[in-house]
Amino acid sequence: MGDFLMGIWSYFASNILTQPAYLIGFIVLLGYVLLKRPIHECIAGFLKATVGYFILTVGSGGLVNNFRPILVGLKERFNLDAMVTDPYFGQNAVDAGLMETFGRTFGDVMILLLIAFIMNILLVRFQKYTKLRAVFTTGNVQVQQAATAFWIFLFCFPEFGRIEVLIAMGLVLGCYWAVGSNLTVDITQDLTEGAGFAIAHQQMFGVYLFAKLSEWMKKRDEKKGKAKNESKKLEDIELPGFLSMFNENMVATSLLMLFFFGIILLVLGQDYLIQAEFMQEGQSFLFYIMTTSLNFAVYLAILQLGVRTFVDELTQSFQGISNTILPGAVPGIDVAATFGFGSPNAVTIGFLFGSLGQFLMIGLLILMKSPTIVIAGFIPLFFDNAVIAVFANNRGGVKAACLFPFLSGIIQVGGSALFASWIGLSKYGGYLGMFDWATVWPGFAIIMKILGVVGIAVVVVVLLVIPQLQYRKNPDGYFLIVDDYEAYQEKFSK
Ligand code: ASC
Repeated sequence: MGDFLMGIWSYFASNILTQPAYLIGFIVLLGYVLLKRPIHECIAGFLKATVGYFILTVGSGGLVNNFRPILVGLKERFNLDAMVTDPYFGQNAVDAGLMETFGRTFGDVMILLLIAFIMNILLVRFQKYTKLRAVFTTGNVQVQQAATAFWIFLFCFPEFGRIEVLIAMGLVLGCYWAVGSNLTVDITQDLTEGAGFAIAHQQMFGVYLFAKLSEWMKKRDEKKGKAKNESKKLEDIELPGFLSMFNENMVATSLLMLFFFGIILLVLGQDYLIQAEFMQEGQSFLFYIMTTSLNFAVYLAILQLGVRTFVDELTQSFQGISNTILPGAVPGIDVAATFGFGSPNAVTIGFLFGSLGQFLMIGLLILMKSPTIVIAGFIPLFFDNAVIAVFANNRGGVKAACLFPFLSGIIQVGGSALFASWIGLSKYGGYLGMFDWATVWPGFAIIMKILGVVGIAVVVVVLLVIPQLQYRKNPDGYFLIVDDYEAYQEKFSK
């Protein structure tokens, strides 16, 4: 019996829960069924949501697969003994080091996901007390986070057996998912004008922090009586004359990437690129650089098409769920979904300024003869800093959209290098590297390392207090913003 149930669970976990396209598809299907829509609409909704999400994955996967090897190439080209900050490299590093370091293997990922997923749903179901509104659905990143968290827990509690680790992790990860995603509800509703989703990814605390700092910066500038110009958003800028070509997103992205990847590819050099089989012998270097760089704009456009395809379905159908089984809830989804909103140029600006910050910090690590040198992985570089810029631009304007990804880049590299060295993960070649995992999780680890088991309770309590504080700030609007965004706006827009 136990085996049978476990079989069903692992089937569900490996085919649906960790495959967000199907999870979102089935959520849409369930939503429409609960809304009692005709069957053909339910099926159509399921298909559009799943296909849309797959399109998003083609876009984000294309970006990752095209540009990750180029950045990692820097490591090989210069024979650096460096750690790559990338969630997949991080997961591999955990796999590679677990046995040697802790004498363990991690086969319980699926059970952990079950515990944490159920906990997330319960936390939202008992919203009256917990004030939590978002369910984390991005399974692919949950697996990466589970692997890294497993390492962190073993580092803090080497004496823990299998069950203790599972329970402690289920608790802390479940709370991190629910609380982090909930943090992004209001700002995402504002960005998307009520699309009805939150972010469920790896920089939720970072996004919230920088969104608030952007608001603060804008208010401060306005108080100082600075011209409105200072807090102008990217989309409001009309560049004159020759520069007006940057007004169009696709052109701006292409030009900026041509510059950015042009430099990197030139640094790598034609010989290396041929030897590493990026290029073929006899291929034009110039056109190779062009094609590679322009592909950035191609995948970005695909990604945005995917977002447009599924978000509408999700918005409508989720009402079926939030009217019945999970009142006041929104789904937390992949961060890339926010790239379909706000200024499309913010995505590019965030990537570039994040890179500037990361490269600066990497330079400092080398100068300071740090034992751990970092190679900037594409995923933290792009997805973290792009989303920070999208929100910073939306809430604070251009200045915020440049400054905060830059700061984030510095913090990502510095935090990851310090933390991964401390917990002994850096020598296995990779670390997750996303913003929260370079800041918030090291914080958790310090608390747990110092306070021991009590530290677990402290972390959980600290996390659970956060939504209470959010609620206190605006009790009347807190649930209204997800239940009825238009009514919320009418009531609270100044
Ligand atoms: C991650 C990760 C990915 C990307 C993707 C962005 O952290 O593991 O595959 O970001 O989720 O769309």
